[in-house]
Amino acid sequence: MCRSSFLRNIDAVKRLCEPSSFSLSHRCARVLGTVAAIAFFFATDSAYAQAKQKGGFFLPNADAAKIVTVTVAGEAAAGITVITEAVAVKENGSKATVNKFGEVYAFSPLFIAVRRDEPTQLEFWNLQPDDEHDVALLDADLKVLMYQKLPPLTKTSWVFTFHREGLFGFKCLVHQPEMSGQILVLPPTAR
Ligand SMILES: [Cu+2]
Repeated sequence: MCRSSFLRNIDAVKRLCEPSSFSLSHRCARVLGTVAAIAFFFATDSAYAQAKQKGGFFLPNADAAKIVTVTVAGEAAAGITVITEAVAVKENGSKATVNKFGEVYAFSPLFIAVRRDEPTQLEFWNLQPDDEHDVALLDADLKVLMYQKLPPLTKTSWVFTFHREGLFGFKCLVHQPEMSGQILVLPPTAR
């Protein structure tokens, strides 16, 4: 959950206060990294707040549909399957790893390239029998454009048509910060 990533960030801040033999530049890099991690936490927290404000799960509204159209079915020019990978979980992960990091999941692939105005089907497979995942799509300003659940042992797909080029984020808000990816929207194919 969000809370665990927050606690991890607090741990990182505490460690910075401990005596260390690291060089000043190394410590500065760690401070900057921690500040970035805390900013990330609040960005994720903001995504949660936006989802909650909108009453849970939703597809793009009229404003967001100017950036991306999402439908549950339809013709697609390209298709990509995204699986939920259990990287280190209590059932089969290293106990030391799970104790240190908590259960760790990842989207695979976590980087996707699509073309603007080209309908692309993304099919999410939640491979875990007992873990809820979800997916939030965020624009460059971290505004949540859509937020949907990915139930256990279920394939869930949508056809995305991006109308703007650039970089978009997608995240499972249950497992942050590690379960995150990016979608790069490229110009349309030259014809
Ligand atoms: Cu998840």
